[in-house]
Amino acid sequence: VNISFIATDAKGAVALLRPVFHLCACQNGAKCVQQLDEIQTQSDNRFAILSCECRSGYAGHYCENDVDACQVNLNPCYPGVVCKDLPAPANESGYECGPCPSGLTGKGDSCQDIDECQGGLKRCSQNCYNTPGSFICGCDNGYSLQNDGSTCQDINECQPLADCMQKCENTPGSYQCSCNSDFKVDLSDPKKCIPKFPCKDGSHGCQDVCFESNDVATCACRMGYQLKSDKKSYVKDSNQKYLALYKRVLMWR
Ligand SMILES: [Ca+2]
Ligand SMILES: [Ca+2]
Repeated sequence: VNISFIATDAKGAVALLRPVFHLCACQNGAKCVQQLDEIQTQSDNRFAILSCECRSGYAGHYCENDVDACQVNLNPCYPGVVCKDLPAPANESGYECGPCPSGLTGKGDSCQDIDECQGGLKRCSQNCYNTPGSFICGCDNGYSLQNDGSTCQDINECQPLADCMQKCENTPGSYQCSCNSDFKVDLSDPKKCIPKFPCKDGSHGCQDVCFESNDVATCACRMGYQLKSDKKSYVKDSNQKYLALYKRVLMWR
């Protein structure tokens, strides 16, 4: 397209006018700006598309795009936190970060671990270990962590049978071995029992221990076993569970 205005007067003088058309293609209320170097008055192209001066929050050659502040800032929120671009006129700084992931605190652009083990909240019945984004509970020796993940319960070491030779008493966090009336605790090994009065003359055929009570030699066996009808040899007690329940009152004679 070539538009020219030619004026001629009566004496034959001619004047030529070739106007330049400035085209404004800006969008979203942008202002068209005239840049002199773009106006090609000397060239044959008489159509110039004007530059755009975008309103706040818009970008693009013709201001056709709403600025995505999340993209411009390369997702400025904490990893895993949703970034929400704010509509124009919010510009490059117009974004909002969602809440921090659970276990973390902050404004969403930066999140810090919450130390659940600090402060007044006692989340673990015994020991608390802080971890990034969470925490875990632990128990002292002799306790086991329950399914709720926070409560510690005493382990009943006497059930099933502990390594006590005779009696076993469960205690909070531990257990204690003790002995039947004709026995005393072996000082070299508190789990063992030795007769207060060992049999003087040989073992009297006892398979395990021989002790004297009222000057009578008697055989005994350790917890979890019972004497057979010969009162000398022993057999594994078939009713251990029952015995454990009733503090293992063993029949010795
Ligand atoms: Ca934590
Ligand atoms: Ca215990």
